[in-house]
Amino acid sequence: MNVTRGFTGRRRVSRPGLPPGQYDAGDDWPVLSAEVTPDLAPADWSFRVDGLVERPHTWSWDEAHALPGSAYEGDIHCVTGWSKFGVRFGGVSLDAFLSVVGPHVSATHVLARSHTGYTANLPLADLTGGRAWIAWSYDGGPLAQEHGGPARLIVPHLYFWKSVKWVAGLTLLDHDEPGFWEGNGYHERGNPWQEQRYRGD
Ligand SMILES: Nc1nc2c(c(=O)[nH]1)N[C@H]1C(S)=C(S)[C@@H](COP(=O)(O)O)O[C@H]1N2
Ligand SMILES: [Mo]
Repeated sequence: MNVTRGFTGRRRVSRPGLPPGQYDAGDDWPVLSAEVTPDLAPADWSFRVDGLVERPHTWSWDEAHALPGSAYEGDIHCVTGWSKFGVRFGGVSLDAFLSVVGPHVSATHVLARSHTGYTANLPLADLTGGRAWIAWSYDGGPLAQEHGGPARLIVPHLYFWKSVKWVAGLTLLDHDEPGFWEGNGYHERGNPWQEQRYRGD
């Protein structure tokens, strides 16, 4: 059988804002987790930024909430084919965390990790300039556990596998180091507009 890579069986309806090869999931928000959803209370959550930084730091739930709030309203794109339009996440911009730790000039990449062990790698530049968040609210309410609550990374301009759920921290590196899916053949960067789904795309 000849299967077009990326074909999901859904009817393709193109609409503005829909990257190539994606479909609009409408009101659905599929859950995609490689691990069992952890029962992580806000009091047990922490977020650490270390590696090539001047001042490594760990934030508690309350300390993270004391940083200036920031929201993302827009679209998200999963590499399995669904896109979701007009989502609203609230939390804190990663710029606020990074300005506390002070990245070294030598830092080029980041390995993001979950409290469950899942990891994803990203170019540092994709986490700055108001394009990435630590998010704990969705549509004005708390972020559901299966969607990464109490808090997750949100990097909406890249495929959603980079948006680590139950995020525990970031390590800044001077080289790229594959995370969970990247080590299994997925693309290092994952730009949906260039269909960077698999290594070599
Ligand atoms: N910790 C963790 N984060 C994760 C994943 C995961 O398996 N574990 N899956 C990724 C993938 S492939 C996608 S598409 C999104 C899915 O987020 P959702 O379940 O809230 O839709 O989370 C990403 N972050
Ligand atoms: Mo995904």
